Amino acid sequence: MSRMVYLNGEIVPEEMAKVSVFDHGYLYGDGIFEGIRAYNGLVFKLDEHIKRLFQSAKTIMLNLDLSKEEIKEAIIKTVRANKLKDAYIRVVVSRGIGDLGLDPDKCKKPNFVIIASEIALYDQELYANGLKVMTVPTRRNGAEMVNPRIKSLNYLNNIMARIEANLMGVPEAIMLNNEGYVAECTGDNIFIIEGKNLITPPRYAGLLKGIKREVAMEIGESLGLKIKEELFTRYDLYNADECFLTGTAAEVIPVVEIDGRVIAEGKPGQYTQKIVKEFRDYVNSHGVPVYPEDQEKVS
Ligand code: PXG
Repeated sequence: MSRMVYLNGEIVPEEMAKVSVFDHGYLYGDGIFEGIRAYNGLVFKLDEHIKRLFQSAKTIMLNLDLSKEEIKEAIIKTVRANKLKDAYIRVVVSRGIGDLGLDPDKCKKPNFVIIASEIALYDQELYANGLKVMTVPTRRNGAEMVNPRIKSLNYLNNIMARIEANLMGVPEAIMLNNEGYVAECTGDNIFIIEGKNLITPPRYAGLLKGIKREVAMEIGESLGLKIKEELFTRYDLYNADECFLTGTAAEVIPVVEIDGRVIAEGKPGQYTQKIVKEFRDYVNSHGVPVYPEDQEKVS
């Protein structure tokens, strides 16, 4: 069965879900997106993702034409149309069709797309044993440039870093900001643990304020860790007791080696293991039900 895609108010087979080559999303990367997960029939943190979509839209002055409630309904409808319980949901809003110049005022109507698909997960072995990652030469663009808090369709900064990670044979790259402080990864936020402190870079370091980042902080606090949003360097990475990443695709994943330096014992740390486990329990009991029978799972 072909996937069913939401395109400007209609659900159509993926073969028919097409946008013009004159769309400024295609010509200039002018647009925004969200990556959302559904677990076990529950769409995780849907309101938070929609809020972030509106914040991205407001910042780039893109008129979404739909209310938060309408977007929520469209997302649920798209997951149902694909009969999915576990899904990766991609919401994409591009500036729409314009002429060949930059001017977004020439684009009269945004293109609104929702894709709900099965998820490609990291290998389970990596959750048990942890990732080896590297810092890369490409710097994360600063908050005073195109702010990384905008989840924009222009991901070239992160793609350059991902190319460097591929060249080094690692699955994810740690990006520093222009001052050399750790910012985030290409599609994940980063945390270190020092003693009883759970530390992640502050948003002014230049990063996407990840929704799983917030969840990890909440779980960390419930485990008795002190949460700190602080700048730190590669030195702090190498000498951390524990390290992990959070993101839509990765969820919570341990890191055991950075730039050839083994982190602590080279195994996922005890707090990290607890956070990985608690995160899994959390996602299976929180969210917006896609189907009526999933309502009872919500705690
Ligand atoms: N930082 C960046 C730059 C991201 O793109 C995150 C952090 C984590 O945010 P959430 O809200 O998911 O906790 C993201 C989002 C992929 C992929 O294929 C990952 C993201 C976006 C697009 C693709 O790995 N992660």
